[in-house]
Amino acid sequence: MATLTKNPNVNKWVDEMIALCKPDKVVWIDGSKDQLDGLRAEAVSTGEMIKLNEEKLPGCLYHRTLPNDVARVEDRTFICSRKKEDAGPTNNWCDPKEMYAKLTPMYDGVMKGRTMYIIPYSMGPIGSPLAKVGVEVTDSIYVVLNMAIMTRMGADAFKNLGDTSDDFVRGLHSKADVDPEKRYIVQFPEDNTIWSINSAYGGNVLLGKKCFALRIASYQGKNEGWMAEHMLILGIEKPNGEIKYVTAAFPSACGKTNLAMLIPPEGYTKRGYKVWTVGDDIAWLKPGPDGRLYAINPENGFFGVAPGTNAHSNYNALASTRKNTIFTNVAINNDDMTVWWEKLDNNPPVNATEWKGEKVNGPEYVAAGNKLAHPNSRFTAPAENCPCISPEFNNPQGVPISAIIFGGRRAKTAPLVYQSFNWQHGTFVGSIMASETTAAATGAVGVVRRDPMAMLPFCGYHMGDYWAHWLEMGKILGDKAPKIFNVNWFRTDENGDFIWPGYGDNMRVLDWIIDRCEGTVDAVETPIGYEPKPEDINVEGLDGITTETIADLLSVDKDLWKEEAKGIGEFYQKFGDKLPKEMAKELSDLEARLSK
Ligand code: OXD
Ligand code: MN
Repeated sequence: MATLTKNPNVNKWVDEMIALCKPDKVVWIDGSKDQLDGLRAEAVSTGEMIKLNEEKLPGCLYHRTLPNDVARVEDRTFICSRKKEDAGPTNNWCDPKEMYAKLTPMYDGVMKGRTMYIIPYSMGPIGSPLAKVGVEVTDSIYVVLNMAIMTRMGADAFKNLGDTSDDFVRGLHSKADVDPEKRYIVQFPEDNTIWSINSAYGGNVLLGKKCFALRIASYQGKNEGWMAEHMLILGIEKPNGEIKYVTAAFPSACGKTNLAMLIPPEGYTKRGYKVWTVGDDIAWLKPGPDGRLYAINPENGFFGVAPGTNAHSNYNALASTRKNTIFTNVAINNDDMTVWWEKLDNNPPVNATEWKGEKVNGPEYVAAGNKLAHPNSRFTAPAENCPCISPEFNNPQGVPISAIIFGGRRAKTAPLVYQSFNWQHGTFVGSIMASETTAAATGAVGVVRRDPMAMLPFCGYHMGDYWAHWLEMGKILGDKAPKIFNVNWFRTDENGDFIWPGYGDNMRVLDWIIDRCEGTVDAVETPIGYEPKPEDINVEGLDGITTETIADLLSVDKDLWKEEAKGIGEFYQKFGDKLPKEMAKELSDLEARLSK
């Protein structure tokens, strides 16, 4: 089949990949409806995908991955920069020559008897100065159909690249034998290249997402003066119609998608407040012509965790999944070919197929302590389905960012919200992000896992250099820099129950943050940063939460924070002389303020 571009760099690389993988057939993905309909029909006919109820879930498909292949594999993910020190202490590293030599024989002939699909795609709106082009070759129709939702996929993507540029990310994926012992997710940042093999799980194989838009892009951003961050982007529309945009970074499983799509409490909606979603997972940020920081969401869809998503926790996400969505590893209700997952509602289907494919009686199966859907089961939903998708979603210039919010899951330490003293201190606040493990995961409960800027598994270079880049960006932005905040929705009481209601009520905290950005509310200085006066958090209409509760949620326990500072010091030691001296100073300043 003829190539879709005259670009010789693309064509040469594709020829090399064909020569290596030796597919029986090669298909260039032009993105046309006919082509995609054909692939859907083929995937359904081979059993790779299952068609769901056309009336209740029009255009929706179901897919199941192998039980050994249901999540990202951090221990098999590599950053292969030429020098080990450029990958840093938080990444697995291997010499690129060695890694190519190890993987090349695994790809040799791997697509014999299979079709190779060549997928051109754009991360970011086509025509955006912030967008970037990738080409993924894969032997999986599932990958093609997911990329069709998650990216701007097809021949148009080459428009941004032009006929001569070499600036595209080369992604090679083969599911091979889906052998977990031979599974590798490898980034070669200096070669603009990603090689993924022996997996078919989204996070490992939709190469535009974590591999490109975070690992490779963070490295590109450092070299080109922009930032690729693990952040949602949302707009808050005020009663006067003005919209303020914020980004927020949280470790995986802290509710990013929920915050990105929140529905404000009634008191706010009645007054005319509204939240608009620009992105739920990744932000690319670059200073605009006016010197402010602008953000685009490089993605075109949501690859969200299904369990826990329901009409209360995230009405908008659920609504996004009602058509043209791919469900992976959830349960099927065989009576009407719809889908189910834990906490969707209280009625597991009686005639169910659980995520591994076994037919079971849902209520009995759940009562026996089993899960019908895998805890990391997913929906891949088009952004355009989202009822609150921002009118600026496709704006090639992006949206101007007023505030950057960090957060984690902390039972006692971090208060509900605080503001950093300035950008440098804000960079420090991001670098000390951490979450405590919950009972939901195996292992000890309450163990602190440091996850700077929620980028621990996603930073494509040395984390010390990454913080230096943050500091550099702050200098470039100067007084136009967004204000930086930290939030914690997860403080618990003496019974271990969450104090703050979360979900839509997080709007009350966003409200304070926006007021701070506009300079319309003052704050209290504490050793860790600026905090709201308790009465400045609006508790109107909240059940059981008073201004005293807020005061409690804002309390800073100096002894706990001294412990925290010790933990940060230990963590920082990992980074050796790559730790920017500004960060070390921020830590010692914090210690000094705590001892006062
Ligand atoms: C994700 C993650 O899938 O962060 O977005 O793990
Ligand atoms: Mn994520």
